[in-house]
Amino acid sequence: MIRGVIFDLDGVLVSTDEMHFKAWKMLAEELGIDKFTKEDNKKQKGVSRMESLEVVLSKGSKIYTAAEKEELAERKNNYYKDLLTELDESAILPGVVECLKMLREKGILIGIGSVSKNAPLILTKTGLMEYVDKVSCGLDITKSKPDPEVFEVAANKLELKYEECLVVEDSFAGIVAGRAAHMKTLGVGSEHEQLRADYEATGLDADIAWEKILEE
Ligand code: B16
Ligand code: MG
Repeated sequence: MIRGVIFDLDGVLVSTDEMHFKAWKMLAEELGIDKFTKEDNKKQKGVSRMESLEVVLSKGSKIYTAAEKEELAERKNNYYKDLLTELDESAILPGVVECLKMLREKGILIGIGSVSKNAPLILTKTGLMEYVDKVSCGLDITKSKPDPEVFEVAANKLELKYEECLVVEDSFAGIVAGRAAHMKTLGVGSEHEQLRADYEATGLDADIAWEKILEE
């Protein structure tokens, strides 16, 4: 029986995954890497800022020190935050608000499980915070997905057993993390068929068998 649903943020509730891509692309071009593509960007989904930086740097040949990498990651985050200044409710993906309202009406607790350190800012700026009971984000954890920590922290904050939670994710790393936390998983997004989740859907606006999923 599911009593809480823990949503990933980027690519599940909001379209900020596009802004991450733009910001990394800007950095890549400054570093002389002009072949950073959407395909490369897929490897960054759900993983930490520093791991995402390694994906960019692997496309070039230059070696950077740890201090230089810190500076590069901060530079990207500043580009990303500049893009976030424009963020409002228009970034909420289709069907999200209706889905969150429906789940709350059923008494289901809503958690966020995002490795982004910008998650609280994004939830506030889009107005989604009002539908959320507890947030577990990059500020709460030491290991990013596919480690289960971010979802375990969310369940602990919701005061639920891991088995009582469903994880909704758009990344393979996130589905692996959800499974590792002994939670059921729902994979969403254009890549949903490749995520190997327990349940799948194109997005939260799709026809999802919630009654069945919540009862299992
Ligand atoms: P930040 P999620 C993740 O968020 C993104 O998918 C990933 O691409 C990003 O590197 C990570 O957050 C860290 O984000 O730089 O803002 O701390 O999908 O777990 O909601
Ligand atoms: Mg995501």
